[in-house]
Amino acid sequence: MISRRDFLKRAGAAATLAAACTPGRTSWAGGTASRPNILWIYSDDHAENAVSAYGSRLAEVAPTPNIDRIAHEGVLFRNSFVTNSICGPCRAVVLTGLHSHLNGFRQNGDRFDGDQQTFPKLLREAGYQTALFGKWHLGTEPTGFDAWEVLPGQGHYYNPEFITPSGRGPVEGYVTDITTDKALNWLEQGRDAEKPFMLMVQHKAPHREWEPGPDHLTLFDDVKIPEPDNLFDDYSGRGTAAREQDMTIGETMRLGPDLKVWDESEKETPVWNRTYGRMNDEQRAAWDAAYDPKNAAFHEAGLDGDDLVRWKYQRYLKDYLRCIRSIDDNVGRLLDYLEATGLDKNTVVFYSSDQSFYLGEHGWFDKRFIYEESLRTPLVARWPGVIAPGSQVEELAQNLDCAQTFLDIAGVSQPDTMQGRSLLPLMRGERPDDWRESIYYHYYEGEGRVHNVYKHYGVRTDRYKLVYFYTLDEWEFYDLKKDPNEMQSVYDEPAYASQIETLKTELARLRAHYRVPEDDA
Ligand code: SGN
Ligand code: CA
Repeated sequence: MISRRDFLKRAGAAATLAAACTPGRTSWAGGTASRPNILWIYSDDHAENAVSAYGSRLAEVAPTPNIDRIAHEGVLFRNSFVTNSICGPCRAVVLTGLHSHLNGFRQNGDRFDGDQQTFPKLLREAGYQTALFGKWHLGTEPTGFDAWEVLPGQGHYYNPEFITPSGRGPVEGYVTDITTDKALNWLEQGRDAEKPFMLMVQHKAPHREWEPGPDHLTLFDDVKIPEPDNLFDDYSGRGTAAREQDMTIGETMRLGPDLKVWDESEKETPVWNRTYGRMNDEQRAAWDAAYDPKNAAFHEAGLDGDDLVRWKYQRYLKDYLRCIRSIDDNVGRLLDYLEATGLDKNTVVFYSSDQSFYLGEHGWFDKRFIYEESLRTPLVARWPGVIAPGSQVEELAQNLDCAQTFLDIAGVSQPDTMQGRSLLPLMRGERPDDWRESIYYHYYEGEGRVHNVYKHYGVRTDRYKLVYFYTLDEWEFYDLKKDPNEMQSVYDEPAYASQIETLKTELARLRAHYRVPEDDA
């Protein structure tokens, strides 16, 4: 593998050569103003609250300077949501521009029908080079890509296996670095430089079990991570679903696999083998040197009750944010490469995550619920000369819009069947009068499945949210202006009766509009 410095040196030489041969043109760079390159950097479970450009309680303590660079030089979507907050389904929605009930991938474990129409296929037909590296998690092999190398299932943090069109095998190193190396390699050596490209760089991190890379094992050791106000939520203002979930830091989070305080008896178990057990001697030595003293202090302290929850929160957040620091470093590597090669001028760069995540809000980790922390997902984009630096968009955007946005950027026509809407006008600073005023959401993995979150669907406007847990026959309603943390459902308050009726009508309209079968569950 060649080093990044070598990349940049070679890329610089190529740029000089190309400029000398074709004055005024950068055809070697593929993209043009009308057919720009598209770089989609997509992580797994990166909470909006952990992107410092969004300005949360974590922004100061755990900044993401490179992701923020995209936002500061481009646009930040303030209200970016998903349709179904779980991994595979989000990915299928991005590819197809269709809600889960139409693309057929409703829950993790389903298999994506790779014969259906996707935006990479359409871009490829239109002359784009398409490539994908990293997490895929859709069961079947990728279709519509000139080049791809993906992690099997969830993938591994250390020495991960990759599946490629020609076989499968492990790669030494840390997954976030390797995924980026593969993307840089393809940019530098793999692609047809005469064509514009669409490149998807999809990180495993910062997914559970939150294993930081070798460079970040002691980051945040001396820092106290601010807690959310509702870390000790008792769920009294909500229904059965919030009470019966299995995703609390206090109860669900495991000391060994999740928090790296392994018990001797866990050695060689499947979860040990897929995490700590995968490290080579050097990686393990660095890991132990970092964690052994912290773990000894934990044992020494003998915590219980709320103190133990607080400790778990600190350990969880630190590891999670360490994983994100590595993503951010690698976003920086990609941005630097684009700049050094001049590709930045004709490349639209996006950063997003499949969905957001609970970082102790409501006492939780994970996602799945229509509540704000997991309904949202970070979305920032940069396109020099088109997006005004420092722009912010308040309109309701959804991952459903990605496919059409990419097609629109490339000047490729958008199939009528797709259900989103191009975000490009918003990126340009336009404010279409007829922009959507509500979004539809449906989560299908139900009770009995991992984290035990009941099935539900619902609608959110800029101010209100109506949710129906249909297997429980329970409704919830939130006024996000008065109760942004969703601590109290006001479904039974007479003062909201007419608002609730309005949202019920809107929910029915959306279900008809998106062609949701009556018995979809
Ligand atoms: C695994 C995780 C869960 C997580 C799901 C889905 N458990 O089952 O915590 O919700 O993946 O995540 S773990 O013990 O394997 O870490 S998703 O991002 O793929 O949807
Ligand atoms: Ca995810």
